[in-house]
Amino acid sequence: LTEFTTHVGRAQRAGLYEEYEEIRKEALPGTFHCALAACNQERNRYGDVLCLDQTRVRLKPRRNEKSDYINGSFMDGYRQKNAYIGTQGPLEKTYAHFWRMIWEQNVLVIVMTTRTDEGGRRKCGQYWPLEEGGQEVYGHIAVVNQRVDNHAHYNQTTLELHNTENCEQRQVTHFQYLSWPDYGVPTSAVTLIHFLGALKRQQKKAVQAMGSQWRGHYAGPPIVVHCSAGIGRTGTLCALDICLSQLQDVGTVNICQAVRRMRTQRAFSIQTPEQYYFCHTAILEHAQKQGMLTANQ
Ligand code: PTR
Ligand code: PTR
Ligand code: PTR
Repeated sequence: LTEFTTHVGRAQRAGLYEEYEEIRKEALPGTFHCALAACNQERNRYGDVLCLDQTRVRLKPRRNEKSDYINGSFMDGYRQKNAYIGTQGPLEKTYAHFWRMIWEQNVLVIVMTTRTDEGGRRKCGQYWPLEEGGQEVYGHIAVVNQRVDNHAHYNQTTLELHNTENCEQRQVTHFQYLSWPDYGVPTSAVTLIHFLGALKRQQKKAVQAMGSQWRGHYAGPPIVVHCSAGIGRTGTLCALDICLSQLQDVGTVNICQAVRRMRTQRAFSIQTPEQYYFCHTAILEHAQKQGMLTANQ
C-alpha cells in the first residue's frame, strides 16, 4: 500500500492521464462480428459501443428469433469469474431482451449508474415500473415494483419477476445511483463507495437466501451493471469494486492492470482520463478513511 500511496500521492494528475492514454492505445482484444451484424444494429444504443464476440452474453435461443445478441459482456471481478455483466442502458426495443438476460443468468442485483434523462437527452429507457405497485410486462417476464427506498444518492427498488411461461417467481433488487453524469466523475467518492457497499451487501444477502442453489458459488450470479453506453461509468464502478476487494485482501492495488484486463472483456471500459484518475483518488480516500494509511504517508 505504501508503494501505491506514493504513486498516487506523488504522481501528477498528468502522469495518470498519460498512463490512461497508453491503455487506450492498446490493440482491440477481439472481434465485434455479432455486434456489427446488420440484424443486430438496432440492438446497440450507440453505433460505436459494441461488445466483443468473445465475452458477449448470449440470449438463449427462442423459436422464430434469429439473433441471440444483446449489448452486454461478462466481466471478471476480483478473483471471481463473471462477477458482472456490463451492459448498455436498455432501449425500448431491447427491454424484453434485457429481462430475459436477467432471468436466464439468474441475476439478483441490477445496478444503474445513470438517470434515464440527462441534459435533455435520453440516456436509458424506463425499462422497469417506476412506481411502487406498478407492473409492466416485457416479453415473457412480468415485473412488479414492490417497494422503493429512496436514499440520499440512490434509490433501491425491490422488483418481483414472474416468468409467464413457467410461472416461476423471483426477486431482484434494482439500485440506481443518481449523482453521476456521463463522462464525468461522481461528486464524492464516499457516497459512491457507500453505494457499492450497499449493493454488495444485497448481493450477498440474496445469494445466501438462495441457499443450496448457489452452494459452491459463494459469490453467486453476475451483478448487472449499466449506465448509458455501459462502458464509462460502468467500467469505473467495476474497477473500483475490483480494486477495493484487492486492497482488502492483500493490502495493495493495481488499478492499471485491473483496467487493462477489464477492457479485454468489456471493450472501451472507462471513458475518460478523469474517470481513471478518480479510481485512484477514490481508493486512496477510502484507504485513508479506513485508517489503512499512516499520517506521514
Ligand atoms: N446473424 C448473426 C446474428 O443474428 O447474431 C450474426 C452473428 C455474427 C452471430 C457473428 C454470431 C457471430 O459470431 P460469434 O458466434 O462469435 O458471436
Ligand atoms: N443511435 C441512437 C442514439 O445514439 O441516440 C440510439 C438510441 C435510440 C438512443 C433510442 C436512445 C433511444 O431512446 P430509448 O432509450 O427511449 O429507447
Ligand atoms: N458515441 C457515444 C457518445 O459519445 O454519445 C458513446 C458513449 C456514450 C460513450 C455514453 C460513453 C458514454 O458514457 P457511459 O458509458 O458512462 O454511459
